Amino acid sequence: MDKKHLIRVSKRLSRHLRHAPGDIGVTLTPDGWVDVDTLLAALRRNGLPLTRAELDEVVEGNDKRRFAFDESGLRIRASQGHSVDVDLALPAAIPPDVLYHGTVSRFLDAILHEGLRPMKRHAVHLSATVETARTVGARRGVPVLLAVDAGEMAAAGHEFQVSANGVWLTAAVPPEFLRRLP
Ligand code: HQG
Repeated sequence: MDKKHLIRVSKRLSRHLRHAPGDIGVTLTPDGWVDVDTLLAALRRNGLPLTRAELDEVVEGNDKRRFAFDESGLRIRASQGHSVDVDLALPAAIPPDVLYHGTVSRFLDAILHEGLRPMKRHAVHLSATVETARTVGARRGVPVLLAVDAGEMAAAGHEFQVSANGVWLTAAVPPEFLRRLP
């Protein structure tokens, strides 16, 4: 599959596995899974015929490993980023001392005042490296980088989870745990 098509399919999967399963008539389990056969049939009905081998290629070739199969290989879900109501049932994880968040200057006043909020998603997304945070911020403009004192947050009782593809998730980050990086 050429790269352009791979990206196109990946975007469709993101849409249906994170935000709008109903658009193609599928339902996610409470923890976000859908049967691969059901998904492929629904995509086919909606103008995107895809074989299982091609789906494997998209899952494997995805730059951020956004999707994962379950152990049986019969179900698939998005590893993070949902706006629909799912509980991924990820175990609580101990974060590194510092995590990072990339944003843009137009959000900065609000963020430093009220902290990071999940906005349309289920959790605030934090990165383990400055580089990743920069890439996340750059989706919206000139990136502004924030360091999150995750160790202190955890010590204060905030819970963290890490998704299958290495994105750190937490419900919200109060402003006292945020520092702007130069
Ligand atoms: C901002 C992509 C005002 C926040 C990425 C961000 C990531 C606030 C935006 C993943 C705010 C939300 C998530 C507050 C946060 N006031 N603005 N209090 N709190 N914001 O897309 O972190 O390609 O939901 O800074 O790579 O940008 O989809 O979150 O700019 O991993 O796999 O509100 O999405 O991954 O935007 O990105 P998003 P995000 P995928």
